[in-house]
Amino acid sequence: MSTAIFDFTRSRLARLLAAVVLALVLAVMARPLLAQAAPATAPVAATTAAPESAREAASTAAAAPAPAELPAASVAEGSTDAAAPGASSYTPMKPTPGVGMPVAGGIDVQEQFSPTGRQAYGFHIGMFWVMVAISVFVLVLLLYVMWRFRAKANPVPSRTTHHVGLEVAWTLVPVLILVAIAIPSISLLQQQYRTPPADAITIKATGYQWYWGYSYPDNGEFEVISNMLPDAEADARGEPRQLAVDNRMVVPAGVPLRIQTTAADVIHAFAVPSLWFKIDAVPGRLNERLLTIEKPGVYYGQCSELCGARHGYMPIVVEALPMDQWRAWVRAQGGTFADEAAPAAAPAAAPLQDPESAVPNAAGAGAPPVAPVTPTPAA
Ligand SMILES: [Cu+2]
Repeated sequence: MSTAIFDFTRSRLARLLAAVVLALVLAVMARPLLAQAAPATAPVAATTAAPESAREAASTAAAAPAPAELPAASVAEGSTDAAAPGASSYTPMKPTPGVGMPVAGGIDVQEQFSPTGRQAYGFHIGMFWVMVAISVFVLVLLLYVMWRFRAKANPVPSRTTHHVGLEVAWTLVPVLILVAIAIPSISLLQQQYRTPPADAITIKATGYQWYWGYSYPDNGEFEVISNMLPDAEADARGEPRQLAVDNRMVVPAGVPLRIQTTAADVIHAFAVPSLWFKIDAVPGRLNERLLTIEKPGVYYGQCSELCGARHGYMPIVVEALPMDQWRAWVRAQGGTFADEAAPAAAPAAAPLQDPESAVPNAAGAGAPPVAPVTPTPAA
């Protein structure tokens, strides 16, 4: 009877399966190395192979006065009477290659430029090594058991079924590992949902099918409409294709920002990987999160909620500027600041009208409130 039982350790099928699994593991481990090595030549080949006509189209597109091109700059040129200091000085910042954007063959999370981003990245790397340690430990145990207790070396198997010490250990150790992971994890979660301070600068991102609008409620409520640039134009400007936009979300660096998101049609999501920032933009709802960008720069992102046919073509570009340059940009957009005198004297606020019920004997005034009755001696 016992001979009918399938002997797994001796079967040829088992050895074949083990070989396949080993090959798969090696392939997965080698993939990142191949990915890093491969793209070095590929993009060059692609650009040189591009037909001459396409290159010409690119240059003409860049030279042609595209209607969507830089309203910021044109506003600055057009409004001579605005007399905003530094208004004409805004030119979109050139991105640093590989910073705030994805890189070809990259296997890591993008470099982080916000406090939560750096905390999260540290946690991510810590988790990675915890996973590596556990995986290696289990693999070594498995290999040891396969070798030490193989049928040839161990013809009479042990019939041991319980080992109290071992069972306590393999329950307790994973619990301790999970607790050790939970502490930094919950702290990170708490950091990500911190309420912005009262003096944070508010910027509202609205998702539309299929572009973004950035309005500045603290600065006169002006809105900047942001559309993706055609590949040729992005290329001409030295920006990554399908990530560059005509008008960026310009913000000050180094100060807390209150980023609010909403949508006008369907659910979108505002996501910028290098700032560790992702939040849904839901119609009829205002979501809010704190963001502090540590360094001036250009940070690219994308809509991250499948929102229709052109979901992949509504990128996000956040340009963080030093405070004085950002203020100049706001003025160039026609924006205002609460801490600065308004250009024209605002009309004095009309005094509030008394409610009808406050006028004695007015129609509909109702009965006057009953005064508490105090017992008085009869006269
Ligand atoms: Cu979208």
